Formats: sequence, structure tokens, C-alpha cells
Amino acid sequence: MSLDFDAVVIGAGFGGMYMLHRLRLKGFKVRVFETGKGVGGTWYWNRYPGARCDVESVQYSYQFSPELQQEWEWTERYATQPEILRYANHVADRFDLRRDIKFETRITRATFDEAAHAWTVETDKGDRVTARFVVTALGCLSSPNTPKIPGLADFKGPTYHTGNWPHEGVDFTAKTVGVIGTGSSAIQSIPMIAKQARHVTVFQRTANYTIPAHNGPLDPDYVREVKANYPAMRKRAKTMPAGIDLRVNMASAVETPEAERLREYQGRWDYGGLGFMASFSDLLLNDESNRTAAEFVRGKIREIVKDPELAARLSPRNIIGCKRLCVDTGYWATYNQPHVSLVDVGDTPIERITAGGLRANGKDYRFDCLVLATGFDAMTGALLRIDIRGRGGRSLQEKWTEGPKTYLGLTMAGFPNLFTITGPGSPSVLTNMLPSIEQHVEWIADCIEHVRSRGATLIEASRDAEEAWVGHVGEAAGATLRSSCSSWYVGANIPGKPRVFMPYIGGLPAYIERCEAVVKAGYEGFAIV
Ligand code: NA7
Repeated sequence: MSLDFDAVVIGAGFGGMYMLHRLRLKGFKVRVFETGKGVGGTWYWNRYPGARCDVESVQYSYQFSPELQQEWEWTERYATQPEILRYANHVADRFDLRRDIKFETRITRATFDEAAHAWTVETDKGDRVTARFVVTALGCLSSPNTPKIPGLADFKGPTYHTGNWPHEGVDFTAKTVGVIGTGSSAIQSIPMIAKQARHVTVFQRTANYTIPAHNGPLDPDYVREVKANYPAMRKRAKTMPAGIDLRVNMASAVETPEAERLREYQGRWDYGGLGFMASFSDLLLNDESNRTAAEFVRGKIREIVKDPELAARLSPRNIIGCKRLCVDTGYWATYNQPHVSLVDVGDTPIERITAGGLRANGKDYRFDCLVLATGFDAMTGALLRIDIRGRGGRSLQEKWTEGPKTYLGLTMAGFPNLFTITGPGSPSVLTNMLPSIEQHVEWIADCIEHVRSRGATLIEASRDAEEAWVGHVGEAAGATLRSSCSSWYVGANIPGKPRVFMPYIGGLPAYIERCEAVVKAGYEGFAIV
């Protein structure tokens, strides 16, 4: 049987773009399908005001091409969504990627043909193509979660989801706005919306921790230094659990004298960003240690927010870093403005959305526009939206009824020749996405090349290898405080979703080592036919 393609890649974000490039370099015939009109994935859809990466721009970028790395100029410490999208487009142009990408086309079904050792992939535009391999590059936070609040369709004004923001932008001038959610997207967008709007009402279910970004233009001397030493920086980053080159303090928070501990937190606060969690090595291992960091941040909220009662309501009570830590620009201070108000919906959920606003705590709140900053069906949502059928016509939905199961976050038993970039069971969402993506892509491309070089047509993870990996992912999660709270890491934000800590928390270095060991042992845990 002659196949249309060697590989079909689903998605043209950073994962899909590099997968295409890498497979083409190895001489494979590849077709990418992308729902959007352009490349960029997350950065194509998340256009809400204030959208910005919380990993520093010089690190949140590809390293596979030294030329690209040298020629691209980031302007700010943390790049804005438009700048990252320009970068994605630059990469697409530079490596001539668009000719193999079909845009505005959603994959609806992928079916494995056991006799042909090939996938048949169908799209919403009526395409039906065959390929030996399928690689999903769907992103971990790409299936927006619209909560099933009664009456959502009754709202007369416009409703916007941060994860699917209008491309033409939204002007909130003179408008009253209701925002549901206080996650990262809300924390980034609320200060920007408040700059325009007449009034903003934020509906908070769970108060969240955020660390100031202290964003600003990049110092040309710093950029020169980074560029002169890029390989060393990238190498250091790969030795860090999160794949980010930052200083980790190996001391324990509780064993450090209080004055010194506070100095460390203050230094990290003043520097800004996610490095706050690297203040001490045991913040996610020891409750007492964690409490010292959480209390430091609560103290900052009390300093910044003038009304003590409001400060108390904005102060998170749970473990810091259990949910994804946020990075902000002026979030807490926004609540000092008279036209910004906070409504707690933690103890009693929002009753219903009404024509003119919403009803909560027995009160009616009115606004012109509704912003849903309500997050995503993370890690599995985008995969399960596609009808993926492996051996015996068994669907991925059936396989994952009790939670996602993968081998290395890259492959699945019963689904031969199918690979997932940043899939559940990989460390991706707990790391700097770009180096994780590059590692996954290079591993997958080498694997596909290996299958071809053996004259084989099928590779499949064994059930035993998969079970062992799932067990290891679960054990690693159990050792940290991170699996203990209700976050999207455990699927807690989606009613009915199995509660499983989905990413691999053992860190990028341990993960890379494991992936390399599997290859060295002749693709241990795989059958190649
Ligand atoms: P998040 O972090 O999942 O935040 C979603 C927010 O929406 C969060 O505060 C939720 O409260 C809230 N939410 C969700 N459903 C409801 C309902 N029904 N009622 C009230 N509040 C609700 O998504 P983001 O888009 O902000 O960020 C996702 C990731 O992108 C982030 O972690 C970074 O990695 C980048 P909850 O906390 O569940 O009580």
C-alpha cells in the first residue's frame, strides 16, 4: 500500500513546527494540519491583553539552530504574546515550513490500520490521508475550559475566553467587565483590562500566588553576553529540573535562620519571576518550609493592598507552588483602584449567568462584557477531542478512562506509530516548554529514523513498559506537595476528570537520562516490527 505521507503532524505550534523541520531534514515526507490560520499554537490563540510568557525570553526560544538563536532579537525580559507570535512566524519563514502545513483544518479522526501498519487521518475539511506515523503536537493548555455555569447562553453582552481571544482585540473603554477566574491568564489580563474599563468585577474561587515579573526592556550588554555564551547557558538549563537556567539554593527553608531566609525571599521577590520557588530546595517537599514562603508572599499582599479585609480575601491559603505559580505586573495593586472589585465565589459557586451579568451569593452583579479566564482541559483535553483509534478500534477515550497512560509521555501501548509531544507523563508543563519540546521532537525523529533504518514499519510501547512508567510518574508525584492540591495538573478543574497527577515531576535531567537510556538499550520497552 502506498501511503500519502511518512508522517502526519497535528498542530503547528512550537512542537509541530520543529517536528516538521526535523523530519524533513531526515528526508521524510510530512504534512502538518493546523486548526488556526497561522503558526504559533498557544501564542496564536491566547491574545488576551497582557498575555506574556513567564519564562524569560532568552530562554523561551529554540536552540536547535545557532543562527536563529543569534539573529533573533528579543526586546523585553519577558516577551509579550505578539512578540512570541512574530518569532514563531519568523521561524516558519526562515525554515520554509508553511509549504507543508495545511491551515484552518482540524483533525477529527485518526484510525490505525493493523494490516497496513499505517494511520488514516481525517479532517473537518474532508481530507482523508494515510501516513506511517502520526505525531500529535497539540499543546498541553490548548483546549479551553468553559465551565458549565447555568445560564451562560443567556448573557446579552459579549463573552470572551482568554484562551480563544478575538484576533482583532477587544476595546473595554467605558465598559463594565466581569472576569471569572484568578489563574495566570486572569492575573495577567486584569491589570490591563482595568486600565481601560469603567469597572471590573473579579469573581474569585481560589486566591492565587503571584510573583512580580519586574519586566522591562532587555539590556543590550546582557543580550550580548547571553549570545556569546548561549551553548553554556542552554547546557546549564538542561541540568535544572525545570529546564531553566536559574540559581537554585540547595538549603532547606526551615533549617535556615529567619533573617537569612527572609533576605533570600526578598532578593528573589526583588529579582522577580518563577525563580522564587528556587529560594530553597525543600519548598515543595516540606509543609513547614512551604509555609515560610507562602507567609512571605501573604505579607507582601498585606503591604500592597491597602484595605486589610480585601488583602485577606486576596491571600491564598493553600500551598505555594502547588498550583502553577503566576508571574504578574501590578496584579495586587490593581485592587487598590476604586473601579476594581473582588467577589468571592469559593464557598458558594456562581449561581447563574443572567442576561445582564451574574448571580452569586444571593446578589446580582451587572456588567457589559464577560471574560472567562477559566483555563483549560489540560494535557489530555486536546488529544481526547480527536477520535483516535488504535488496535482493535479501541479509542484513546476508552484507554484513558481512569487517567492518561503513556510510556515516557511519548507513546502508548495499543497505539503503534503514534507519538505525543508534551504528552501526559512527560515533564513538559513543569518545565520551560521549548527545551522540553526540542528534546521530545529530537527523540521522536530519531526513533522514526531508527524504525526506517531497520526496514521496519511499526513501533509500539509494551504494556509492561507503560505500566512501569505510569507507576514511576505516580511515585514521583506522591513525593511532592504538588500532587496534594486541586489544580489542573491533577485534572481537578474539569468535573468528572480522573484525578491523576499528569505530568512527570522527576525533572527534565532525569527524564532526558531515562529517554536516552531507553534508546541505548535498543529502544527498551518497545516492539519494532
Ligand atoms: P487556570 O490556572 O486553570 O485558572 C482558571 C481560573 O478559573 C482559576 O482561578 C479557577 O478557579 C477559575 N474557574 C474555573 N472554573 C470556574 C468556575 N466555574 N467558577 C469560578 N471560577 C472558576 O487557567 P489560566 O488560563 O489562568 O492558566 C493556565 C496556565 O497557562 C497557567 O497555569 C500557566 O501555565 C499558563 P480554581 O482555582 O479552579 O478554583
